Amino acid sequence: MKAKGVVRGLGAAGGANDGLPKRTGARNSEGASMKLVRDVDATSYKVIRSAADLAINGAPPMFAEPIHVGRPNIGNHKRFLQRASDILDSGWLSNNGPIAQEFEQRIAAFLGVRHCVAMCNGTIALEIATRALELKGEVIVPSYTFIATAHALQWQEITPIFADIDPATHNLDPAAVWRMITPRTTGIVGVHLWGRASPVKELEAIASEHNLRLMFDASHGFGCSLDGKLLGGFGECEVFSFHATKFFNTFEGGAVVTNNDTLAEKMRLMRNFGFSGYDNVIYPGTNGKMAEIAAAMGLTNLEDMDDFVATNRHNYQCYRDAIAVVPGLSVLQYDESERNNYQYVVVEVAPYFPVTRDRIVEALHSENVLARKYFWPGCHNMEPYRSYYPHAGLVLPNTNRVAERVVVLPTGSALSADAIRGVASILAVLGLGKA
Ligand code: T4K
Repeated sequence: MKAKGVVRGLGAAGGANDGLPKRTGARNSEGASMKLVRDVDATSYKVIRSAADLAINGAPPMFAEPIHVGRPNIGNHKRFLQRASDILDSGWLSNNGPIAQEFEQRIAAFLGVRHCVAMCNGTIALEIATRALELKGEVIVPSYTFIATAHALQWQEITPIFADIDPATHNLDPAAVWRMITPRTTGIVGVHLWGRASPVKELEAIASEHNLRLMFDASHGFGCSLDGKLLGGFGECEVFSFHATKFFNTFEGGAVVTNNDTLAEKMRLMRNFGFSGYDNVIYPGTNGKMAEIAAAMGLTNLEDMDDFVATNRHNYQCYRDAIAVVPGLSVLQYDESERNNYQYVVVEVAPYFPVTRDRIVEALHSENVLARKYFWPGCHNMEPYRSYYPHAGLVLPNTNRVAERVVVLPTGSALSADAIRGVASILAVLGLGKA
């Protein structure tokens, strides 16, 4: 990909040694490239010396084509295509086929849980899990999450009650959860935001004291651990999204994992319309089945997951180092004593940064850097919740503050260290306050 404009990014462009292992593009033992997208050309960035060099002020963009948050991690093409061909030959495409069953077994073994119930996406997986747990009335969730966490409840006429987050972790604040409990509360859905674990022990204590059911939306947390144990085995069940943009994808897909045999069996029936045998329906079910082709993608990606982590970690470290010199911006830390997937590069903008978060995003988009404002403005500021609870924000001060300050930056195998330094150079000039 050729970038327009003058060449070179800020400082160390042109392949300077960044002290990190050089990526030559993720390749596996069969030598096939794992990349779907072309490299962002590492040598072709404009130099940004002042605000006048920014695209938002009329200069050409740094990148000729958009760079994205959520570019898919894709494993070995050859092995995936072989699996796809086998599926076509077999004539078995869905309905708990052999590839989906193998996928479930591999995921359960990897996570160290008894059951993986694979689904067509994370939202349906959340809906089935909450239904199987017989949640009703009110369920406490963070507002600072993707809208699907709340919608999965609302879709079943369960009222999501938004509790505030801890600004240091971006996850539920246990004290706030405790304050939102009413006689109608039946459960808590914690979210491991950005793959960083929720306060599991504290939420377990609250759930047990108030006789509530506890589950987790682990959509961001595949391959991440808490106290050395992979996310997936906490609460009564945990839900993963395997959407294309997630660290680990099956095109579209998701799963509920659990150590509870009865719950797993119930969810297996619910994802297949509630059928128990040919002519007998025993639950209100839906169609939540994972297709064979999705499971084939999952098996392939599972084999290449270590490469995805290495790429993400490298990118994360490049961003962290490059942004460390920009006052007023901080890159969200991952606990290096745990396993992380580093899928999200989350930058927080301090109130004293000279330009607003929205102006930063505007400037980045002009450079073809499609940064995102996840998860602004918070679920409580989206419909139908905004109309239902117009004053919810009063008890969500941290949610409001964090949602106004976060920018999520592109990552993935298409980005070189120089491209990342190029993005950082845009931020650095914005930090000079003349944009
Ligand atoms: N709970 C949580 C906490 C979640 O974050 C999510 C999903 C769910 C539950 C529900 O799980 P699913 O039902 O989705 O399995 C994206 C994803 O659609 C969504 O899955 C994800 N969270 C959320 C955080 O992000 P958008 O609308 O913000 O992303 P979108 O479609 O604009 O894609 C992001 C970027 O990725 C784009 O710039 C383009 C790029 N992209 C996207 C796709 C699909 C690609 O390069 N290739 C692709 O194939 O929601």
